[in-house]
Amino acid sequence: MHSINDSVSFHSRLISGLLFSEDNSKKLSRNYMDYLCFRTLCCKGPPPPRPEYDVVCIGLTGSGKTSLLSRLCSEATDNIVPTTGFSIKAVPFQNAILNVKELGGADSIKKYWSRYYQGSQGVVFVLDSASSEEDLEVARTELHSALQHPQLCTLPFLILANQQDKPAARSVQEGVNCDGSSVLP
Ligand SMILES: Nc1nc2c(ncn2[C@@H]2O[C@H](COP(=O)(O)OP(=O)(O)O)[C@@H](O)[C@H]2O)c(=O)[nH]1
Ligand SMILES: [Mg+2]
Repeated sequence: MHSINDSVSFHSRLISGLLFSEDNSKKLSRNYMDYLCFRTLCCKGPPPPRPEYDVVCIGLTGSGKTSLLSRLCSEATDNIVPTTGFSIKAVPFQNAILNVKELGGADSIKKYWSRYYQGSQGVVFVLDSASSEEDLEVARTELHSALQHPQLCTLPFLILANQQDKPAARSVQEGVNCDGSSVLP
């Protein structure tokens, strides 16, 4: 009877046999050489695959979510129209692509944000740091509930204190919590 060790080594031998039989390894190295020649001669080739991540972007209406995503995609930001419902944008970086789902910040949509959290791998919360104290308080409440939401609380979480060019802009600390204490876990 075979022991577990025998069985494991049997399978690994079988797998190595399949992958690295003499024929296959010749084919693999020939294909790889062809690929290297192609890249060298043409100075280009298929770009290396970039991992994709799903990110959710939230914040009150007018905080600057669409502007941020347009800027990251190198698009013009002078004719941004308010987002109705939600929109999805693929934001390319050198080593990854972020599929960012922007959820509209209107009162009628905010209450449904959590329905779109599932599957997210990261969160961006955009604050208008120059907004009225009243609006900032609403934004803080939304920020706190997002930070504590079971589907978001373990994810990488970026809080962007936007609109910093405005004279009334608050610092990040002032923006996230009026008493200056940290809201972050
Ligand atoms: N001054 C200033 N205006 C901004 C900034 N970010 C966005 N805006 C403006 O704020 C308004 C709302 O932006 P938008 O991206 O539509 O906000 P969203 O509702 O969160 O998507 C637009 O007129 C933008 O041009 C910023 O950092 N500084
Ligand atoms: Mg928008």
